[in-house]
Amino acid sequence: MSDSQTQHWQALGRDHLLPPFTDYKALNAKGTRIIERASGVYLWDSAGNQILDAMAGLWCVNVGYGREELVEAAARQMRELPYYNLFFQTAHPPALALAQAIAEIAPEGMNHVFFTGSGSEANDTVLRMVRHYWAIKGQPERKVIIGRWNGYHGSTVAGASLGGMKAMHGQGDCPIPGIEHIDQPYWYGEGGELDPDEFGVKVADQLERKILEVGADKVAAFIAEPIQGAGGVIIPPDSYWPRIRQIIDRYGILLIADEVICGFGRTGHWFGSDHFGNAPDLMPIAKGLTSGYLPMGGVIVRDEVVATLNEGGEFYHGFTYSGHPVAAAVALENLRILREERIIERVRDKTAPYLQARWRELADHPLVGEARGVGMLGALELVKNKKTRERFADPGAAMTCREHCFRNGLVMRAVGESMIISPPLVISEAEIDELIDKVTRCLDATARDVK
Ligand code: PXG
Repeated sequence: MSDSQTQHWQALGRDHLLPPFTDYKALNAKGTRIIERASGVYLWDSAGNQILDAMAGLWCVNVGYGREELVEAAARQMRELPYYNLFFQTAHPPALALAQAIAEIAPEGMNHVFFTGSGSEANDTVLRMVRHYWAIKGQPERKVIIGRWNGYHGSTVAGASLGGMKAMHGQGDCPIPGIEHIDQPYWYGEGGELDPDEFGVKVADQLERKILEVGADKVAAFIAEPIQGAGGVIIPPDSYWPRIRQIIDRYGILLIADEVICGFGRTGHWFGSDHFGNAPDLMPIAKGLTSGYLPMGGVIVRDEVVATLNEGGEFYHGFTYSGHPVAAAVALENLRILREERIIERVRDKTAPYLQARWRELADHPLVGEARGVGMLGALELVKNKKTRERFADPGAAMTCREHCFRNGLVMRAVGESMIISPPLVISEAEIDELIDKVTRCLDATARDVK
């Protein structure tokens, strides 16, 4: 595509588009990047550059770009039944078959799905469903949901409130009432002198303290991502989840595991909860459910919760696109690809161990204070001083590094002073080598700039 074509698209952006999570003035001064097509793990921009997409879009294109089977599944379903809904005692085959397929892969005892259009809607659903559940059980005062600082659960009012992103809370009066937050299990950034497991127990114990502070009979649920994604690929110490489980059981509150990023193979298991051996009560899902080819989310719900909902009369909640037939058909085909091509097993046994071994080599780089990861997730902590974990002064190193990534044909995400990856699950060992070479080159260039 010519420069003038790129400028044409950029002008349209300036004149008409309000993109998400964007400083509009800053973007307009610079011009947006135009992505035109994609195949496998690669994107092509309007200048013809081939870019290795180490973020799988936004943590979602699990089976990679360009899967014709997904295109065909959508076209077939559009011809057959492009739209119908699940309201008013009707249903359609794609949503029913998908609900069954999800129940098959979900943790034991989680056999029902409430469909939504996105991960944010899934978390809005969770908030309403959990409060409805406790009301049916005769404990309507159990309303409070405890989340975590720097957790991410979406951008609707409920999602932003359940999440712990302070910048988001600062806009639009979030969090709404009835939501509390505790610290995140971010050992590298907040663990101080404690060893990881001591720190894991310490932050998990905040849940108990918060429950007692709020009043044990007022707490409905705890919500957390198995591994925080948008917060910077924060992997809890081994001691964290077992301790959380003990506290959940002690007070009989519900556990909501937000699987929007970890679900559908990201950790080398179907769900992040499988990786940690957790048994949640509700699991919001989205992203990898359709590999991002169409928007779809949902909440997978434990049988005991469903049994209570069955006794509660009408649940006044749902979306026009809940269980959309075309999205459901694409999700079904996506699950078939993941299953039949044994993509998650390959991640678990082969490509994730390879990625993680090569990723940890980056810890030798002078800029890298920690290289961590699980499955097809990774983070690098950029520091000025590895011993003291001192960071570079504002604006830091990560934004510089991200610019070098774009220049070197690589998409990584910068979160604070971390560089993070979440590549398509189908990435090959050769492509992982290319990724590591590019990251090394970008780190070298960043080190030259910030020194
Ligand atoms: N829960 C989690 C754990 C997420 O990561 C959502 C809910 C919301 O999903 P929707 O489909 O409503 O976006 C998410 C989304 C980033 C980034 O920059 C992360 C997400 C979305 C957009 C950007 O890391 N996660």
